[in-house]
Amino acid sequence: MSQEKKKNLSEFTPFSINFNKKIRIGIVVSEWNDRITDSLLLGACQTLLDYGVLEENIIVHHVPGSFELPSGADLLYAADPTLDAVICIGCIIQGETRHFEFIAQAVAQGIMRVGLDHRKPTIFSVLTTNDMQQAEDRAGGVHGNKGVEGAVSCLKMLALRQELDEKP
Ligand code: DLZ
Repeated sequence: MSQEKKKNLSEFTPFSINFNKKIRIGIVVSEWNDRITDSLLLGACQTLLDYGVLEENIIVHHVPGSFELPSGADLLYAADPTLDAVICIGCIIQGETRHFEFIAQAVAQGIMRVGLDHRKPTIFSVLTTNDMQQAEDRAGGVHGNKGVEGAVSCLKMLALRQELDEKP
């Protein structure tokens, strides 16, 4: 696979990812900017299905805003220990105040922490953009769909875990 193809995960034609098809993946979606997060969710779900994840093994829950994504992911893991990974989907758009900075930083740190605490791939599919146009461009527009990229990243991490688990 070329270096470029490895980076731009939106423009993928499903390549082989060797993961157990019975995996269970949670998706937490922010209700803020829902036109954008709906597109990201659609991209993520379609990609998981394209790769052979069973529909009944994709568990979607909504949270009020991106700030709630880390605790949403944590709650999902606690409620369902059989989950293998969680994809966090959100869209934070810069406003007139510094709110954006606080939320974006907290969400990024929080999602990383939940993933490390649970030792499960916990994916940051959160757009942090200057305006709505930039968000649209990345939610099925000219710059692809970051939900698709999040799903591919998730499957790649699960394949890595499987590979390491299988090592003697
Ligand atoms: C309050 C707020 C603002 C101003 N902007 C966004 C945003 O652009 N994207 C987003 O996902 N959420 C936003 N929120 C809501 C916060 O994430 C959070 O839900 C509230 O501060 C309540 O904790």
